[in-house]
Amino acid sequence: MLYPYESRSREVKDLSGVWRFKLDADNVGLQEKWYEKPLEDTIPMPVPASYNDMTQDVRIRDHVGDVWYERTFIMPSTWAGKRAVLRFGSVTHFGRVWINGTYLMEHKGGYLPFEADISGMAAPGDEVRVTVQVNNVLDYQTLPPGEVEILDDPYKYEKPIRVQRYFHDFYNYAGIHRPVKLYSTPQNYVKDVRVVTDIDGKAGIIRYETEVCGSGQVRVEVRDAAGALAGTAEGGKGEIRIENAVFWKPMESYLYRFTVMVGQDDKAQEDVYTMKVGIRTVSVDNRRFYVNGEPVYFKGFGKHEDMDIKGKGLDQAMWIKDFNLMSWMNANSFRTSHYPYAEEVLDLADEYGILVIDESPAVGMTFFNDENKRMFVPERVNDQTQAFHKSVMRELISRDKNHPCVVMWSVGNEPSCWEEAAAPYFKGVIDETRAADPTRPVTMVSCAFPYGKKKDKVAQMLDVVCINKYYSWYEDSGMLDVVEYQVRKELSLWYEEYGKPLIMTEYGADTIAGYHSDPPVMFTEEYQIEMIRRFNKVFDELDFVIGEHIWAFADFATKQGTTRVIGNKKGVFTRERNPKSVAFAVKARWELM
Ligand code: BDP
Repeated sequence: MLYPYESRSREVKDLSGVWRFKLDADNVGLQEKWYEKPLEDTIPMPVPASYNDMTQDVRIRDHVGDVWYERTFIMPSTWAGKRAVLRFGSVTHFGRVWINGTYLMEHKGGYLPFEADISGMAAPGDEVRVTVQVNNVLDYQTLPPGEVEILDDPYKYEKPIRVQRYFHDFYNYAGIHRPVKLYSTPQNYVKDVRVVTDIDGKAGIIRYETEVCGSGQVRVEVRDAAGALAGTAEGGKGEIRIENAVFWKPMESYLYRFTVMVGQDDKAQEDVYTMKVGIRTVSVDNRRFYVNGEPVYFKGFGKHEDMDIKGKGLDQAMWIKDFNLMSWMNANSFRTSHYPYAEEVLDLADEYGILVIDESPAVGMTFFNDENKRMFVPERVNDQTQAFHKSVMRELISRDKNHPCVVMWSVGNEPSCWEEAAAPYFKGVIDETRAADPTRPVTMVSCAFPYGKKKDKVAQMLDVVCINKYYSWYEDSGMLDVVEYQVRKELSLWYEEYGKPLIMTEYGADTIAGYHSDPPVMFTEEYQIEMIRRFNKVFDELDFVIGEHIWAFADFATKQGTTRVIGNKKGVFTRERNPKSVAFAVKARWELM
């Protein structure tokens, strides 16, 4: 699905702002058809943002089920004869939309966009009411998975309480998290474009394929960053060769402007769609990861879309700060742990030259500490979940396929991939991913082992092994002296067993900014520095290690529990983006790499 950039033939109306919001405390709104007329007793709610932290009302923060959003807008009077497409960047985790009380569309999956043409439902100049039912429930057929539990022990609860259980470590923020846009296109329009780039000596090659709705001839042109014409082509599918091209490289971005035009013989170009394209190649062998044929070492972080007050709502200010902090640290990459991030973020990564491991929302698919409970069983994560997981991978690839920053797909994070049924489950998902995009390597982030009872059954299907390890934290807590032996031992076994390059996608320590001790103890800034230093020392000895992503970029919100003191504190930065001491130590290391 294409991002709605404006162009000569396309206008974009941003519907972000303050919407009307209503809690559906008893989850009766759908049955009572709240969408039929304007919502009553609403409160103001910003879009994009999570609703959870916006009020002082714990019933809103902890609600399990539906909430409703509504606003009105004017259909632009200049759009007569055009398509008018209403597009949501994301609604977490399920959204159903009505226009003036008439059903329009619905979408399952909290981190990907959906859209529909509403031009047949309202005339130019009309006032339009849009109503959205937003549902935050997680079950075993959603990603991430979860389970709604009814607490009904009469000795403990006055009346039954519905609680949302989930097995991942970030707060289940919900709402309309990304921009809502109304955009116009002509009736004959560019529906999709796919580019794949290649390098031939000094020349760059852009292979493209377009999907056009309606009739019309397709013309394509490429301009360099200064606006000079670099190449043209005719037809819906083809190739453009640019001699002496400037390539997109990690930390050295260069973007061409790629324009698709559709027009009739006798008319000027009807639809024009322009996007940025970086010319680069990605490949992998059994020891290295290459961008443009040059080996790269991933330096960076696992992250979250997370900010105080706004939760997971897209915050461009936060993102610019984060990209500047990543550049300041000499990082060259991050993983979209643990779900696809906003499209606006990938545009920034393209511009900053940051490599992105693009992850699906398959996180928390494990009962790691409960040996007797399995996740991949017919009554939990099952065939229906797999079918949904495959469709999420297709949607993700359809959305992100043209971003040069995206160099690898991650099909999930830390599933119990040692279970028998996990292997066929992930084989299906990985095959689907490779079919949808044969050009990028595929990984899955694992917390399993290369041996024993929890031996990884998926790693052999992947191009790169990515693992998360917390030596001296969750196990052998406080024992920094075991770190080096354990990293060396386990990583070597991974390589012996699977023979793939390895990225340590998570390692880190909860650290309360301002806590100090020497010798270091857990939760102090010195402990975080020392743990990371010891991991890094061993990475430098092992030549199949192709990257280090510290967990995490910044502190973030989690559900409440005895191991979380107002969230996860493993950030190199605080939630407000102030550096902990480790930031300076790692910045100095990455400067030399
Ligand atoms: C890993 C998860 C990550 C957690 C982290 C932690 O991938 O989401 O936040 O552990 O416990 O298991 O800090």
